Amino acid sequence: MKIVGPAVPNMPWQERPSGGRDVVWRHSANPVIRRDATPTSNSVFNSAVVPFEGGFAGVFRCDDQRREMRLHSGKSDDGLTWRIEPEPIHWKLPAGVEPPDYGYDPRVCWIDDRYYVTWCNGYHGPTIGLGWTLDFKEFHMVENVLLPFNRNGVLFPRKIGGRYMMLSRPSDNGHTPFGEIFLSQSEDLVTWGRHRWVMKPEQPWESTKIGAGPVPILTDQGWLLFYHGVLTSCNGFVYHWGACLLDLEEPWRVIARCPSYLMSPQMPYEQIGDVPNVTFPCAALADSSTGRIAVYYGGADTVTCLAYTTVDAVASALGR
Ligand code: BMA
Repeated sequence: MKIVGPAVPNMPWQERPSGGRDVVWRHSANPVIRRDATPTSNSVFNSAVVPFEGGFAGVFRCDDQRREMRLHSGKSDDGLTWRIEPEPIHWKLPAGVEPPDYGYDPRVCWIDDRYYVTWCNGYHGPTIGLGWTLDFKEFHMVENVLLPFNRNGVLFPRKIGGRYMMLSRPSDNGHTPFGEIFLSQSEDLVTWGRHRWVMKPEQPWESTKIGAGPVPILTDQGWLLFYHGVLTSCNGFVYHWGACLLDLEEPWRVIARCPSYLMSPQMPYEQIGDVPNVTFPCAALADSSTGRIAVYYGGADTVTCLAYTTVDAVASALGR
């Protein structure tokens, strides 16, 4: 399998530990972003990172010490050491759009000529907000693109068959005990329809609910999607993540799916925090020149972590 897209030779990278058998392995100095990364943060997790001007930029979920859920922008030279703005993003709003009650779990996606941000937006309950930025300083909100209740809105990085495409996970307004992934299509990024069902939980590790993670990675064999899958144990939810491959032209069709999780909460920074036993991926960097992939994921709803894999390793886990 080959990654189709730009080279990102300066992205964070560590080789798989010698003798390791895992498809995905953790950065040795996790977490890369601590819970106190801004002056007022309670926690910094479930955050999105992209290549930007020779370095990296991102949108970060920072819950503050009042426990308001806010999005902050940040920059980094190496993808490891981050300067996160102390003030939350102030969205420039089009007429008629209410300011967000809260924002969390952002994804960032370069399409055509700008960085689009999708996030779980508080609008009479959780739904999918969409906005854009050119410079990670000024942010423009477009619309709430789906009705409440919905979470995990993830754009594809290019039009497919002439339409923008977005994955999402219809939900309820609480700690939803169900969840399947759907796809919606749009000609203008404002009006979404032609909804297609994509997939439901299959394996025990994902049996309660699933939701799209990072922006899908284009490969020559399909769209590579990392997604989270939740199991309900006698002690509550356990958030794992895995991978699947979606059809290039009809991305609501699932071509392959890893039967086992690729990551489960096993390290202390994933098992202990504000919400124990959570690994929650929201961004991936992919280098077409080497096939390397770096995934940013939240640990225990408290810190931001990094893990690595290669497109070949994921392909074999997908049985390709
Ligand atoms: C989900 C979202 C995520 C969070 C996860 C685990 O419903 O709220 O932000 O990481 O629960 O608490």
